[in-house]
Amino acid sequence: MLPCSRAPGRRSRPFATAAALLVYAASTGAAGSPPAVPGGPASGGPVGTFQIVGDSMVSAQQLFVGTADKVYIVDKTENNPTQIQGHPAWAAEYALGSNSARAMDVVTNSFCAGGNVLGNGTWVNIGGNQAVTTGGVTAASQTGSPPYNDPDGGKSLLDPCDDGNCDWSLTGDLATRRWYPSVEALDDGSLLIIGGCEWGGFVNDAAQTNPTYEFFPPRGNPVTSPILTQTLPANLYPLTFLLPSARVLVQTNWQTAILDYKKGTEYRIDDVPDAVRTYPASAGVVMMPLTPKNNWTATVMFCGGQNIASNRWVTNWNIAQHPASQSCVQLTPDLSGAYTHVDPLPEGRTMGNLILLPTGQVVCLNGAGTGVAGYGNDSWAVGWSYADHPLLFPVMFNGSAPPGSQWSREGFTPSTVERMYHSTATLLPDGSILVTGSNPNPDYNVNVPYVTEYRVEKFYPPYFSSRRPQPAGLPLQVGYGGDGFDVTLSKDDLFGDIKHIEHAKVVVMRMGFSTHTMNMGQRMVELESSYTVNSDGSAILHCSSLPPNPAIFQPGPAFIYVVVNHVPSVGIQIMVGSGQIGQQPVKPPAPLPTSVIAKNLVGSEKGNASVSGAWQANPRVRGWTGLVAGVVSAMMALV
Ligand SMILES: *[C@@H]1O[C@H](CO)[C@@H](O)[C@H](O)[C@H]1NC(C)=O
Ligand SMILES: *[C@@H]1O[C@H](CO)[C@@H](O)[C@H](O)[C@H]1NC(C)=O
Ligand SMILES: *[C@@H]1O[C@H](CO)[C@@H](O)[C@H](O)[C@H]1NC(C)=O
Ligand SMILES: *[C@@H]1O[C@H](CO)[C@@H](O)[C@H](O)[C@H]1NC(C)=O
Ligand SMILES: *[C@@H]1O[C@H](CO)[C@@H](O)[C@H](O)[C@H]1NC(C)=O
Ligand SMILES: [Cu+2]
Repeated sequence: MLPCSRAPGRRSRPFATAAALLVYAASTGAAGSPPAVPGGPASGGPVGTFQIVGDSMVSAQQLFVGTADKVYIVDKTENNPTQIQGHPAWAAEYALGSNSARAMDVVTNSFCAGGNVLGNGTWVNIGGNQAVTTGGVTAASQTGSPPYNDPDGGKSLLDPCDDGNCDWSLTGDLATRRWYPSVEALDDGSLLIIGGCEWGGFVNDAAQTNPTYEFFPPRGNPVTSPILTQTLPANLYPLTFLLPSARVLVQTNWQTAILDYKKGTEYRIDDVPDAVRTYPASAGVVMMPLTPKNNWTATVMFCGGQNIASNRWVTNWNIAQHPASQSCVQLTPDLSGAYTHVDPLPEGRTMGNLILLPTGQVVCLNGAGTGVAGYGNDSWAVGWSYADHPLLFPVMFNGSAPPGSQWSREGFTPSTVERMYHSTATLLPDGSILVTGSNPNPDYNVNVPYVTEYRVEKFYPPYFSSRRPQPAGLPLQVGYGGDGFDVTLSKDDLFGDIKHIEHAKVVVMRMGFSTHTMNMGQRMVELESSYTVNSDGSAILHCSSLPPNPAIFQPGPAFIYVVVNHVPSVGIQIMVGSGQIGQQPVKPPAPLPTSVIAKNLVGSEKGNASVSGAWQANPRVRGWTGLVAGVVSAMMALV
C-alpha cells in the first residue's frame, strides 16, 4: 500500500530539522465592522438543498472562515492551473459575498497540515510535507526547485489577512517535523500542537512517528505523550478537545486519554467502541453545545469511521470496499471515562464531517460508504482513491429527540458532487454550510473517477425558509464573567408571538479549521439569559458574558448568533476575551434580571398558557421562583 504522498528518498533528513509555521499575515483578530443591519438578512437556495455557488481555484484540502466575508483555502503543492509567483497556486481567498476566489501564495508545502486560531486572532497553519515535484514525488531541492518551487513545510507556521492582497507568510519553525499534526487552542489563547509523523505516508510507523506535543508560542522542548507511543499505526491527526477542566481529550486509534498538559501527565480512559475514529478511518467528530442546561459540560460525539484492527492497516487488501461503520458514540470526559451509544448513522460513513449549527443540531455530510481516507496506486484503488461509494445525502442529528429518531434527512435532497478524501465543510456566518474540496490524488487530476474538485457548494439548513431575527445590541467583544449585555428583539424577530422568547438564546460559535473530516476548534457555547417582554410585543434578552472559565470557550475570534424559534440570526464576528495571548481576565458573572412580561401581555392569548406554563421550568433564569403575580409587580417597575 502506498503512502498518501509517495516520497521516495524520505528520511533523508535528520529528525530535528525544521518544520514551518505559516501564518496568513492576518488582521483577522479584530472584529470587523458590523453589517449595517446587525445580523442582516440571509439569502440562499431552497431549504435542504445544495447549491453550487462558485469555484475554489485550488483544491480545498483545508479551510477556515477568517472574517464575515472571507474563507481561506489551503491546498497541498500540486499542479493547479492557476499560477501565482511563477508556480501553481496552492491557496485562495474565497469571498462569500461575490463567490469569487483570489489566488494566494502559500510559501511552503502545507500538505496535510493542521491549523487553528490564536487568542489574538491570527490563524496558523502548522506542519506539512517536504518539497515535491510532479506527482507528489519528493523534489530535488527542499528549499524550492522547478516546477513547483515549494519549500519544505514540515515545520511551517503560516498566517493569513483580509486586505484583499496579502498572502501567507512564514512566522516560525516548530521544534520537530510534523505531518498530520492536530492543533488545539488552549485557555490562554496559545496552541497545543500534537502528534503526526516526520515524512508522511498512509499511516504512521515507528521509524518516523512524532509521539510528542509542543506549543505555539513555544514553551520549550516537545513532551512525549504516552498514548501516541502506544497506538501505532492509526494515530495520525489525533482527535483533541480542550475540556472545561482545562485538560485535553486525546482520542486516537482505539485508545483514549486525558492529557493534563499543564502538568505534563496523562491517563487512560475507556477505548472507543465499534470503530477507529481517527484518520484514515476518519469518523466525524464534534463537541456538542455547551449550555447553561448542561452546566457547560463537554460531550464529544464520534460518528462513523472504520472497524479495522491495528495490524490490518499495512497489509494489501481491498480496503476501498470495506463497509464503513454506522456507530455513533458520545463521551463526557470531565464526568465519566465511559462511552455511550446514541442513534447510529442511517448508513455507515467514513469522512463524514459533523458540522454544528447555531440551533445546536449537527449536520453530517461528505464522505463515503466504503473505504478510508488516503490514496495510492494499488490495483484495487478506485483511480487512486482508497474510498468508494460516495454518500451525497446529508443527515441531521437532533440530540433532544428521543432514541430512534435522532437522525433525520426529512426535507433534504442530495448533493450532486462527490466529496471524498481531502474535502472540507464549515458553517458560515449566514448559517449555511460551505462544502468544497475532494482530491484523492497525488497531483491535480481530472482523468480519474474521483477528480480534483473545485466546485464550491452551500447547503441550506431548515431555517433558510424563515425570516431571520435581526437583533440589535450585540457586542463586538465578549469576556469571561462580569457584565453581560442586552439584545433587543422586535415583535417580528419573535415571529409575532412572545411565547418564542422562552427558548430564545444567544450562542457564541467558532467554526474551526476544517481538514481531514475534523474542524479543529469547532465549538459552541450558549450564554445564560433572561428576558423582558415589552408591552408592544418586542423583547429584550438579557445575556451574561461567557462563563468565567476560558477553557469552556477559548479566547479568539468567534461568531455570535441569536436563535429564536429554531431560527438563527446571521452571525456577526466578535472577539472573545482580551484579544491577546495570555491569561484571560475573569470576573464573577453579574446576576441577570428576573424575566418579566409586560402586564398587558400576561394573560393575553399569546402570553397566557404557553408562556406562564414554562416559566418555572426555565433553568436559565437564575433565582426565578415567582408566579405570575410576582412577574406582574416586577414588571411595573420596568415597563
Ligand atoms: C499573534 O501572536 C503571534 C505569536 O506571538 C504573532 O506571530 C502574531 O503576529 C500575533 N498577531 C497579532 C494580530 O498580533
Ligand atoms: C457546574 O460545573 C462546575 C465546574 O465547572 C461545578 O463546580 C458545579 O458544581 C457544577 N454545577 C452543577 C449544578 O452541577
Ligand atoms: C506504484 O508506485 C510504486 C512506487 O512509486 C511504483 O514502483 C509502481 O511502479 C507503481 N505502480 C503502478 C501500477 O503505477
Ligand atoms: C428536536 O427534537 C425535539 C424533541 O423531539 C423537538 O421538539 C424539536 O423540534 C426537534 N428540533 C428540530 C429542529 O427538529
Ligand atoms: C388564559 O388562560 C386561562 C387559564 O388557562 C384561560 O381560561 C383563558 O381563556 C386564557 N386566556 C386567553 C385570552 O386565552
Ligand atoms: Cu491528507
